Amino acid sequence: MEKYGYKFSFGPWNISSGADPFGPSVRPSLSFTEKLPVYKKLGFDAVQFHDDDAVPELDDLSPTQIRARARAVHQQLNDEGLVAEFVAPRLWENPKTIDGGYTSNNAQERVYALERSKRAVDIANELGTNLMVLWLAREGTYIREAKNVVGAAHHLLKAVNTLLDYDKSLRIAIEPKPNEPMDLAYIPTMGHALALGLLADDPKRVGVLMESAHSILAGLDPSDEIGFAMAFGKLWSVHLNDQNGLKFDQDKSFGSVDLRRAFNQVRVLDENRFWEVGMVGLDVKAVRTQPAELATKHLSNSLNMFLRLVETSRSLDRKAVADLIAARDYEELDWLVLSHLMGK
Ligand code: XUL
Ligand code: MN
Repeated sequence: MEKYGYKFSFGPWNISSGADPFGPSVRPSLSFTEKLPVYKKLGFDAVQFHDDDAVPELDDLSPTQIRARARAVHQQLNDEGLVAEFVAPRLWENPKTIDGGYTSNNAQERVYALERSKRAVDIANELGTNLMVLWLAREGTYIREAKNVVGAAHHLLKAVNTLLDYDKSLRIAIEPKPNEPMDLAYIPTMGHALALGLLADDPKRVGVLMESAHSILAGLDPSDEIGFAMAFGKLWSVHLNDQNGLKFDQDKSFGSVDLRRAFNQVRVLDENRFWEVGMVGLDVKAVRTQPAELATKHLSNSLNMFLRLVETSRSLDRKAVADLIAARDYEELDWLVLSHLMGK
């Protein structure tokens, strides 16, 4: 299939055993090594990493050991013809991150979060990428009065600055999400992420990752979030998926809930030449009912949906759109788009 110059990525967590908060695994867990061959087979080019996807149990290892293990993973990627897109520090599982990472009320735990993040930068270096994604999972509150929001904002800025200073070639893409696991997160939207980046010591090296489900959970439109960030050259990665209303983060296959919403994300990405800027990441999960041997279809379907929507966007009659805009006949424009999505 024509890929229009786009490169595609996903994280090993997107091939899952189907466990959820109410029930255990329903499919066998595959090791990282078992997952790797799936990438090329499904038409993907790159791997997204949490730090411990590359180096499990890194809290028990020295910096030198961590680097050596990451180097071995880089070799595995090379052998498969894959590259690493980014590394994200997992600051939400260790007991020291119960109250948050960078915004924990405990000073020693904030130090842990920064040290762990530096190790994630080391891993990124060894994997051959200079991109770090910060999903600020536990930086927020269950009980609003439990933290000082002004202090938390400063802690977040300090974390970004510390990492920018630690590695002068590092680029950071902040991934906003309004809730889950926290009741209320400190960086809920693109606007918050961009503002934090612009306040950093080297704003040129801070951008964003837009995840569709996260935007929807914030009550926003993902294509407008994409466009706002792209207007300023700040969209460096995406997690395309879908989300059915305001509930837990579903990570459904791209376009599976709202095809027009997916179309608009692709339209804005494609009209603004995203293939020149970043990779198309798909943060999608197979539904729990999916049998093990069929549990990669959410990935191939999402990739194919993206490419089909590129075709749909490029074949939209731009002259007809412009004429309807000039006539301010937006009802007819609505019909034109719907008819186009239905294949006329
Ligand atoms: C969480 C989420 C994560 C990040 C990477 O909702 O989307 O997978 O994308 O840490
Ligand atoms: Mn994500």
